[in-house]
Amino acid sequence: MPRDKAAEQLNDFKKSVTGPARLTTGHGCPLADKLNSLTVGPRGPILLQDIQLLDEMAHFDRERIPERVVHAKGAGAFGYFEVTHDITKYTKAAIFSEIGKRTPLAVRFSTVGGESGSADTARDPRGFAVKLYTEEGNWDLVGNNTPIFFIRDPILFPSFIHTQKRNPATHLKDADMFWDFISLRPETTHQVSFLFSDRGTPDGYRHMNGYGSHTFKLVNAKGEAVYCKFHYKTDQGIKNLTASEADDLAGTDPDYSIRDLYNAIADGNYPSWTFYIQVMTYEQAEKCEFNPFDLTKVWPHAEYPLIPVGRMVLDRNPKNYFAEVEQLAFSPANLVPGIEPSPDKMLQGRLFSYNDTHRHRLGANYTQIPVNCPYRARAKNYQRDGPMTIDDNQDCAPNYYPNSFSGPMDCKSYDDCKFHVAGDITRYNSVDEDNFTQAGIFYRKVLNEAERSRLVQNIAGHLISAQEFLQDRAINNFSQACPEYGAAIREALMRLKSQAASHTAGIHAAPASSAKL
Ligand code: HDE
Repeated sequence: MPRDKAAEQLNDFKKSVTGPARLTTGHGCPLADKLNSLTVGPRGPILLQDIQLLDEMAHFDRERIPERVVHAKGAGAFGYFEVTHDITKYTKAAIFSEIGKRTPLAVRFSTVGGESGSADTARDPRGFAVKLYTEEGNWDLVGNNTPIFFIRDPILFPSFIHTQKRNPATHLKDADMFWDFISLRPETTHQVSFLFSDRGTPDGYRHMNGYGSHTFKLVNAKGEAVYCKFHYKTDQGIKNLTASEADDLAGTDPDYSIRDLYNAIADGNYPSWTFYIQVMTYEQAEKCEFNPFDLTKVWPHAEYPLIPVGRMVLDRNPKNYFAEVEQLAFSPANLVPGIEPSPDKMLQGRLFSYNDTHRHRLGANYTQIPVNCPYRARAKNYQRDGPMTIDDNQDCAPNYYPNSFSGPMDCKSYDDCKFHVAGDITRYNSVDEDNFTQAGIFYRKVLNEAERSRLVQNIAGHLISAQEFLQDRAINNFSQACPEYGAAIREALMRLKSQAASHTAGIHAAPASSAKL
């Protein structure tokens, strides 16, 4: 059987070196014997003097860092962004300064809910995180393969994620938890419809689009601002797995997407995406019939057309997964001059969360890890010391500001774009902000008949594991998006129930829950 590039990795390494290097301890001392511990006589005991054994064990004991609380399973790659169209009238961001300009980048694709050993083909949104190493600092666009999200207020995120993970008592995925939250928060209806459509099981990571999802702000050299959204459209074409293909692959090749990406790049079949923006002026935002900062909504392309900007190409696999992918730390707060946040509450919540999790997961000096380091800009500031300071710690430069000794200076031309906000401060209830119009359009207009039918089957196939009152509440929400949508789910559910009843009559009852999310 022919072996793919991923399977050939060890042979490729062997060919790339002239022979084995000299083996050493962690502090570089050459070693004579890597196979036998130091013992008193052939049967032991072992000596505390076996520094080599202790060094090996102590390091092994510390091999794992916390996995990402969400998006734990993923694949990474490297490449470049190339500008193909001029958008300097919208933004002064250095990355877009001229056509033909290339900026190096790192990408990590991921599933969301599963642990780092979970199956790549699970029904789940896919993370689509891009770190661009620009000369004015790293710009991270930490998006998903969907243009929207389940909720619109970050305060709900930890609870929402808990419902996608394991029941605290049984340590099992729990359809009641899932549908309870989803049906109590009807703003999830739009994204849940995406999730259970064919797009919920993309065929690997190369055949899906990426979206910045949030509304951002672009600012040009004159200080003029517009709102914008970012889109990556796959040049490989959209390809999804059917629900049963995805289920089969979860058993036969749980690392399907990692393998697919690695082999494509190793074979020189470099995947690429075309990058677009959508633009909305401040005046349009004020008149917009929906809240343009609501992450559960798309901006219709007819009104806010896609403007081409450039393309992203992935042409290098990681040389070491842990160093270059597990330690990759993305943050929506990593913005560059010319790209700023909008008032989107979800984005504002994320501006805090990511760097916070990196300090926990990787340590206070995570930006010194080569893959996170803004190496084309060089960080110059007054932060010093802390665990794992592995660079020159900004040498002999002054460590306080202001100073009279030529320490790094701020520069007013990099000021954020000024904007005005006013309003009464309170906890505004956002549960009912046009939750269904776009979900209805998605069902009726975006999907064709076959796609609608698969969506309905997929929802019914999962909803059947939840309690009846949750089924009713969920169907009520889908019905509000479109009465036929709700009715079709109800019908599919009844069919499944009667099939299950006739199947189990006389045979052992099937387990009540086979939730796969
Ligand atoms: Fe994330 N998210 N998220 N998220 N997210 C994380 O950061 C969070 C959200 C996304 O490959 C965490 O480093 C909050 C939307 C991706 O390393 C964490 C909220 C979108 C990745 C976190 C959201 C995303 C993450 C976990 C609601 C798409 C993986 C580990 C306010 C637009 C990046 C980590 C990678 C990862 C928090 C919602 C995308 C905990 C609080 C919306 C692609 O910080």
